[in-house]
Amino acid sequence: MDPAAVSSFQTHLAASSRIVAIIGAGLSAPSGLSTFRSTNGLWNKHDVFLIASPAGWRRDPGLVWKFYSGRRRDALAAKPNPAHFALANLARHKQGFVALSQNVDGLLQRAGLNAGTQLKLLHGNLFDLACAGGCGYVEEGNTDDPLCPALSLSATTEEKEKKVLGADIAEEEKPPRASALLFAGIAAKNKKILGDEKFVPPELTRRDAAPLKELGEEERLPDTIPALHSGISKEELPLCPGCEGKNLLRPSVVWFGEALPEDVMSDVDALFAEEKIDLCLVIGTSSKVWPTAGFAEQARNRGARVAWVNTEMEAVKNKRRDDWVFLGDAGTVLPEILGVYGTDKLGE
Ligand code: BJW
Repeated sequence: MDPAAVSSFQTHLAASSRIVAIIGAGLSAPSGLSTFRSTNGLWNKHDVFLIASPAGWRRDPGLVWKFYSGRRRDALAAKPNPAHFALANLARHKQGFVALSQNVDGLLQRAGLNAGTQLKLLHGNLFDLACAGGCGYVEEGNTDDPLCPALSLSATTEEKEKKVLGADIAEEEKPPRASALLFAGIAAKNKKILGDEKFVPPELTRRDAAPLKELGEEERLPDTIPALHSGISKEELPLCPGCEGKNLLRPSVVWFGEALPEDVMSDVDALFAEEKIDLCLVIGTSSKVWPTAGFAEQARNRGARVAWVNTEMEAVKNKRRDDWVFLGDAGTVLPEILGVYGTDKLGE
């Protein structure tokens, strides 16, 4: 890393009180958890849109639960890495720090960040369960493994999962991801937030853009693909105690096309509406998923300078001359650039 860049960053950090960190899967990569879009990421191994989506849930909730059982197991076995701890220390030293995290793995909380005040969970939490029928029941912090016998490790070996999750299905046979109308509506909203010049429309694939309404339910997730069946019946899955078992419980995470949690979004809106922001850290995210992809720009609009921490330059979007770009593994780079603020020693 360029020592001059680290030094100018640290001078700005010392003078900053309002600090926003925008966080993605790369933060947990040094803990051994897969990212979504990198080589060997979750997106490559499984077609997650077939599984972790409202359409996937409607078709085969057992398959969705198998995928999330594996993710829960991996997250429980993983440990927070030095970058998680550095952020927790930063939050202790800087009262005005807030992390906006897309991660659902619980590692920032385990490193000591307080979910609610210091940490806003944009995409939910693997260990919270919610009624899939919308009765409002939520169970927080459930770390049971397996959640039920059908989801035990022996029932979901890696080889079986690979086959079941449909990793080998040809691109043209895969169902569309979301309605073109939804994409267009959301894109228009993001364009309004960012302005014409800064908004770069995401590249949509054929499946992103395929209109759902032209296809019947069966065609969306075809029965002709035998590999897409979990073989788990609804009766074998966790039932919602809130509505006396009328509905299933689902992982309380946010799938494409679903709204982010209302309370979290109103905190985020307040943050970008009222506060002056001194510094924005964008850590380990491809910045491809909205609305989070627009947050760095919203922080700039409140006066923030932006620092990027990522292994890939491709993830740095709309770079300005006075941005800092620190390329490398977050587990090494973040503790180094945060310096004393990333340790538990300052002021003691
Ligand atoms: C390292 C590293 C190391 C690796 N060190 N770095 C505008 C246009 C078109 C479509 C849309 C639009 N706006 C919104 C949409 C629709 C959609 C969207 O964004 N689609 C895009 C694909 C185009 N967004 C939504 O649908 C969102 N909802 C919404 O907008 O609702 C509106 C609405 C309002 C009212 C009613 C109804 C609706 C919801 C998005 C939900 C995303 N969900 C997921 C799954 C969560 C559950 C789960 O975990 O299973 O969230 S998808 C997945 O992507 C997951 C992640 O949190 C998210 C972001 O991924 P992330 O973290 O950036 O990971 P990667 O893998 O992409 O990147 C890792 C990065 O780390 C890389 O850059 C690496 O280089 C780096 N790295 N190792 C440092 N060691």
